[in-house]
Amino acid sequence: MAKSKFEYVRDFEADDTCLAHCWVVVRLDGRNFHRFAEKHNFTKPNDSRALDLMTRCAQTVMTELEDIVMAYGQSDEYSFVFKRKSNWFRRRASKFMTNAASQFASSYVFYWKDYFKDQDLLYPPAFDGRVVVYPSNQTIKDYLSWRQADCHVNNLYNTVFWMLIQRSKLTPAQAQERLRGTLAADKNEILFSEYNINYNNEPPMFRKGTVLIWKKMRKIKPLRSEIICPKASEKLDFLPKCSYKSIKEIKSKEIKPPGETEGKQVEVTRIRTKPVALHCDIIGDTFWKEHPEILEDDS
Ligand code: DGT
Ligand code: MG
Ligand code: MG
Ligand code: MG
Repeated sequence: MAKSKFEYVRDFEADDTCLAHCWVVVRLDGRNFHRFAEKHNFTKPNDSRALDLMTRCAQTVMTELEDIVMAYGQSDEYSFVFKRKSNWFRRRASKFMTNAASQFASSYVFYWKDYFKDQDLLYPPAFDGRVVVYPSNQTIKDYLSWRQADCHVNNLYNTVFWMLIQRSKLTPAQAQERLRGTLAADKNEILFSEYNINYNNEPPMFRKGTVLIWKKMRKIKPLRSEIICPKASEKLDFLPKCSYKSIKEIKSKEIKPPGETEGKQVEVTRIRTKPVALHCDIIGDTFWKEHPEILEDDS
């Protein structure tokens, strides 16, 4: 078919291809969630309902979109890491970002009532997004460490800040003044000596945020199952895209060949995994040693 004379307008489209072989990160962040949290009576400083809802949305994003190897979330933000060699939408940044943001935002509304049973959703929330590419395993690990360190610093501050207000009846300005110039050790000391709180015993979800990684799905009962841990060197044709540790499930299914009345039993192989939430440290080496498959070259 002949091209119309208007076709040339395509040349105005900017190229936003993410650099080949780099980790692509999409970070979403709630728009004006300071106000959103107030209006919806979020518990201070942490609202488990809100954090669980965020994680539900992130799990939906991981399941519905292609090629996300892990995610990390805290407060009103979630970061999604796409595999180095993803060719989803030919690696266009705008596609990664807008698909993640719209899937996340619609899920937030869709699942709201499952988490906030006594609190209506008063207006439509929005999430902004950005894309950053990281060229090496060290830089992607440092990116995730940065977000987890941010979670720690903010949560320690907020935990003391709200104790000073809620328990010691300080005004926000007085609490701020009391904490000016204090180090982490000082804040831990205030929590311990004044409120008998050992910060390390606070819920890990608040202190560490949430890591989502792919794990085998437990719901399905396979006829036979076998754990397979493919190495980068092993090319397994029944594992088309994923090389994370997974479960191969072989189920029996009845099919009817064309023209035949009798069905016959055949074995069907399916890989079932789902994004599972952990609240662990990802700054140290332990996590990466326990899950080497996440950053494998072919992941
Ligand atoms: P932005 O992102 O520039 O549009 O503006 P904000 O207001 O979303 O600012 P941001 O993202 O830096 O900070 C997140 C806000 O969300 C922060 O003011 C506290 C609030 N928030 C997040 N999680 C919780 C929670 O669990 N409880 C409460 N009370 N507030 C929360
Ligand atoms: Mg922001
Ligand atoms: Mg925000
Ligand atoms: Mg934020």
